[in-house]
Amino acid sequence: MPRSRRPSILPSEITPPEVFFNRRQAIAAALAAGAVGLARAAEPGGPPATAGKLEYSRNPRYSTDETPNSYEDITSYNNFYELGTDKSDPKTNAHYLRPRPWNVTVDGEAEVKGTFTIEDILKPHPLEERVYRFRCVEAWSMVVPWVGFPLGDLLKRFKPTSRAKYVQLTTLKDTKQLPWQRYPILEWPYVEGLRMDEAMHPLTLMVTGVYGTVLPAQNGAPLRLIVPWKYGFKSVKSIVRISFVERQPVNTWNAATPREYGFYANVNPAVDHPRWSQAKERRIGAGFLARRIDTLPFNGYADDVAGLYKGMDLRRFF
Ligand SMILES: Nc1nc2c(c(=O)[nH]1)N[C@H]1C(S)=C(S)[C@@H](COP(=O)(O)O)O[C@H]1N2
Ligand SMILES: [Mo]
Repeated sequence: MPRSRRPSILPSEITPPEVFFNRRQAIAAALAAGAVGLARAAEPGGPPATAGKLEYSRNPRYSTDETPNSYEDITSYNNFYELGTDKSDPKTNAHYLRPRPWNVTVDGEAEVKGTFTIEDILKPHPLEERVYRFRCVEAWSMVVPWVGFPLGDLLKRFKPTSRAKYVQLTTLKDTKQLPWQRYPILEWPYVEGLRMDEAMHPLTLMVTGVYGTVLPAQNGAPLRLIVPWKYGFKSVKSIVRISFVERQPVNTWNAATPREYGFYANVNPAVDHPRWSQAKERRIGAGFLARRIDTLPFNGYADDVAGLYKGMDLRRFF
């Protein structure tokens, strides 16, 4: 497949020189210095020393200065119903999911289609770290240093046709790897969709890592979506299919409870969920008694994305 267009901000323009230092060289240097077997101690709040390291550059243009949640918070308080419905279940049951080997099928309104290995999918894309706010529809939030690349750069490789108005992303369906798919909690597989302009927006990220390390299963390994201005349920995990479609696709939570969850799911403090307010949020890790903080329109990304919804009634298209 042809190499995708470069991201609008080149890593060379945004990366401080020290980050360019090749991690493999660093490891080789450490080995040469006789550090064999001495794993670097894990930083407090960061990933364990055993987590697989990724090469990436930082992207400050698309990062918040807010302090990230700890690796522990991000990887042990999860929604991934295919691995259990309690927040701690996905980590406990993460071992069922095997992120390699992994294939992704591309179909629908595109010139380039077929089934690709996860290596084919990832290879052309330089990885970036972006510290994003993440807001769940349940009114909690985190700050997460994701590692990934713009979804748009991936989609362009498949040359979507003019009939491709939306993209639908589908989670793996396999009761061996995702055992709670044996239960009728939701309709499986989990699916999500974006309008083409939302999918192509530079903030929309395909994620394969967190805290500079390989994404753990409970966070949606090996490939999951992150759309930081939308409620967390749009950020579909463990993706095996990318479909270019003409009509607005079904999304799992809208199909389950259409009165409560729409297709757009833009974070909006002015539009309450039928059963609770969306005006404030609880930042995970701040302590249960910590004051709740104000939720921002589009989760704080309004300057970048409000224009996508010009002229739309956001109470109707919630
Ligand atoms: N396949 C799948 N994707 C999913 C979910 C899920 O249950 N299954 N939960 C969604 C919801 S509601 C949220 S808040 C985020 C949670 O992502 P995290 O566990 O990495 O914080 O994943 C989203 N993606
Ligand atoms: Mo969520």
